[in-house]
Amino acid sequence: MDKTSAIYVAGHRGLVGGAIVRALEAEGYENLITRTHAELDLTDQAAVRAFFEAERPEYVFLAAAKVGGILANSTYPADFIRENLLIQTNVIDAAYRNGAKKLLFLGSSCIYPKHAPQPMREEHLLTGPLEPTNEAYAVAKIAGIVMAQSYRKQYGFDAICAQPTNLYGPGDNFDLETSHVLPALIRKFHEAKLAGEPEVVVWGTGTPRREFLHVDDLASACVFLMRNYSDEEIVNVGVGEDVSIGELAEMISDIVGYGGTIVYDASKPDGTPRKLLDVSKLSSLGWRASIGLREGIEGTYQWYANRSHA
Ligand code: GFB
Repeated sequence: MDKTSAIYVAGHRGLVGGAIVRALEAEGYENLITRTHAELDLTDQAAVRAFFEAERPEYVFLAAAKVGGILANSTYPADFIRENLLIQTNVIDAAYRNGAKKLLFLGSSCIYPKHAPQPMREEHLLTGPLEPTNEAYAVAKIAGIVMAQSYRKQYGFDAICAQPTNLYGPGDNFDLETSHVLPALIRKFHEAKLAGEPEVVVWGTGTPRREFLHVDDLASACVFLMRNYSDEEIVNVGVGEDVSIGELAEMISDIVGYGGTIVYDASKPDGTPRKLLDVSKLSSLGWRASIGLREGIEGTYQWYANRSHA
């Protein structure tokens, strides 16, 4: 991939695609191709084919997906499986048919079995039952991985797959019904502070453990893999450390400067008990995350606070 290569970033208005565009621009890549959802509906096979025939991108970052937190995943499983299967099937196939040199597909750490040994290694894929709250999403992502691997096997298409852990950062979704835990808690503590509310409700028991990766670190890893990795085996992208949801809530409360108490609503699902990636494969390739959790949350909080008062 050189600075003048035609590079298509699918999903550039989203958290991940936006960060990949920023990373590529910062490194001087000057021939980026993007389309908004209104300009190109990636679930529409004919439209996707026509776009690839016209643009013929050489490199494709497939960061377009329907994503959401635990409640959105368990409430709208049909939408999660349908939209993700359509988007990834259309894009992977059209990229191959129109001569793309390489494609990066983004999966998720929820592809691993609910009770996979921790930290989870790449070879744990398809070794046990999935977490029910996000099974539809995970099955779609697993289908994308197997599709990428199959196009490599049958057609020699250079498709690679990265599995990011839970992500956060500027540009995230802060809607309390559909977001992931980290942006939801930033918003809840911020609003409770402004309103002087005595308590903030955190879903579940606070005991599940999650690993959080800043999206700018993920984008850096994606560009690194596009340049340096070419194999059918998936690659985990994480920081290699996790925190409990209770610890996360304490940290966010502190960063926001909230003075009240935290209460847990155990009627809401905990989801999978622990989701920590083994990142030794990516480390041995020469990449590691550089943004600490506290520092990353502080930056994200600043972004959110500026935006919500704009
Ligand atoms: O981030 P999250 O929605 O997704 O929830 P998952 C993580 C944990 O935080 C769960 C708890 O135990 C939630 O119960 N939690 C506490 C909250 N308070 C809140 C809150 O206000 N909002 C939210 N959303 N959670 C998702 C999957 O799983 O992770 C997706 O559904 C995807 O498929 C994504 O893989 C990365 O980590 O449980």
